[in-house]
Amino acid sequence: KNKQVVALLGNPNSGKSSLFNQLTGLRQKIGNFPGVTVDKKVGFCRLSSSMDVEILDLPGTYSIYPNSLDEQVVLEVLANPKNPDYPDLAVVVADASNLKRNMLLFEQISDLGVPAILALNMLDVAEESGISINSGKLSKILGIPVVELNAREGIGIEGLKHTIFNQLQHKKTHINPPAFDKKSENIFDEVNAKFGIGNKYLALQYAAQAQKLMFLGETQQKDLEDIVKKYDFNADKFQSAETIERYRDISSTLNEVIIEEGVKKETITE
Ligand code: GDP
Ligand code: K
Repeated sequence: KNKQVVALLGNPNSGKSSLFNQLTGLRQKIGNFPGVTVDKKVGFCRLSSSMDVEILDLPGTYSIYPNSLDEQVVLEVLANPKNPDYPDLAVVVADASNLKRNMLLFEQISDLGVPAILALNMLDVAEESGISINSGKLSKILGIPVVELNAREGIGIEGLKHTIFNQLQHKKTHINPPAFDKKSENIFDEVNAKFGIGNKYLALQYAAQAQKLMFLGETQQKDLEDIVKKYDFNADKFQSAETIERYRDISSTLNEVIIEEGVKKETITE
């Protein structure tokens, strides 16, 4: 693949469209994702004199679990590394005033193995409600770059471009999936043997969402269904256990980096 794809992902109203416009200016076009009537916005961004990247605006979504056609498009791209739209890098745009909920999507995308940047947007809104975030510390904990933005005003855009440029060289990932039980491990082994998917969380998505993954053929969907039946795998249970565990993990991370109304919430150890 000779072009590098940088995908913008985030919850609805996190500021993704604003960021897309800031990054691409007038160099954008609108098409369709194959087979569906969901808008596909693509643009180009110059990162350096020798590097242009494609910016792909994916539909806003709260999680990778598809409840709508819009959301299904996101999973369709992220679950299939052979998809021409599969991102080399995900910029996950998070509404910093509502960070806990926004982190759920970030964690899921990361666990699929996509190199990521976390873009904290709406920091002005967060500040107005007395919340400040130690983004440097968050970056250390996650092991990936975290940048601060105001996508409406265009603040932080040059820094983000620089970070995209660097992240495309280093491709740091943050893989921290929920704990897998024995059943999940068995399913992973079988999906991996059949489909060669080494990423556990992604393999579990194949099992949990087989019917919704359009890029899989009927035979492959059937194979996955057989694995699911064999282990009596309940995708809904898996999903709700995952969500609970993720929120627990996210809360403890945010406890260390969010300072509310001047009260330092982190424990002082020194
Ligand atoms: P999308 O749904 O994620 O594409 O979000 P939009 O880009 O449409 O942004 C939603 C609203 O938030 C718009 O009115 C934007 O102008 C506004 N907005 C975007 N970024 C910021 C920001 O950093 N701070 C503030 N206060 N508003 C923002
Ligand atoms: K919007």
